Amino acid sequence: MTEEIAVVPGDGIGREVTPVAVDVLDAVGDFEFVHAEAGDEVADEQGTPLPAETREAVETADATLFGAAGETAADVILPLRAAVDSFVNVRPARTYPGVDAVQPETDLVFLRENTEGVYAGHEAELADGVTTCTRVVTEEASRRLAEYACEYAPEGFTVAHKANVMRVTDGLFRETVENVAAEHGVETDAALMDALAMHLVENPADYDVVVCPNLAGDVLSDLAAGLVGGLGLLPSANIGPERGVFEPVHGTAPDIAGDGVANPAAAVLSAAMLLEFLGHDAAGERVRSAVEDVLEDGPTTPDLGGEATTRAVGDAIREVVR
Ligand code: GGG
Repeated sequence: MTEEIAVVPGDGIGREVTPVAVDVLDAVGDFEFVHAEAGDEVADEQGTPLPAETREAVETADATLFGAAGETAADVILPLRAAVDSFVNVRPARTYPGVDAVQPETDLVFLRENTEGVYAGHEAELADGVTTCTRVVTEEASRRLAEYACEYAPEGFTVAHKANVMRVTDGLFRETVENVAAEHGVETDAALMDALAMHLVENPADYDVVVCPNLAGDVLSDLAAGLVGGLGLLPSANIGPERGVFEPVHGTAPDIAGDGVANPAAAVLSAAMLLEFLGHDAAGERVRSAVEDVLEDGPTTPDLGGEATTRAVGDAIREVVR
């Protein structure tokens, strides 16, 4: 049966890199693409950044390819993840032959809690000049993430936390993740997230899989992007029990949006993760390997020192994948 993929390019460079990822998917499989809108532009046109038909498309498709959202990120990305009941955001950050990296030994995967922390949306203005944000950490969400981490990394993982300061919330996060790992006989080491940031910069090869609260995962994965050659290289997978939303880690990049020179690698690598999620492991591997070949031999976009356009890099990837 033909699988259905919802395609939500969003805003900025999301509109440039997502079509490239769609073309690559089209070259390796038989998919029905359902195009839907979300983000700043559609908010201006329709009064909502996430029209009901977009949410429905994501809820019913086998998987979703998402680009990026700008000002409306909180009203787009978080509901899209919720639409597939995504409890973990998988963010691999690794180096590639031919790409200059600050730390060439980097090969990390961040497993980011995807529903709560300070991204739970409980912000308030108490009085003029006084605002609050309620940080939510539940045993249930921490347990769900930990169960996934044990399956993903049975050889062990690092638990990032700040439980020496946020004793109650990160105390619960750390304790729950460690307890679940112990139940599964999986080894863990705990790391204070601030010190971890420094150690990742200095010695990324000391780490492999890092399980993080929501905001820490967002920040640490961008830090890792800086180690491997930039945000143009980091894909991600928002995994739910039955469905997933696959998106590059980068945002809308307003500084280059519209120029046609955004690096499509992160979006295409997100498509490779989508393929693997749907069980098309060989196709996923073909796509990843094609991206690796093109990163090594060119053409490359300006973020990697080249002069190629998004489309030219996409065409080269599609040539190799065929
Ligand atoms: N493609 C990801 C994107 O649009 N990122 C912008 C952003 O603000 N992301 C926040 C998040 O990943 O939670």
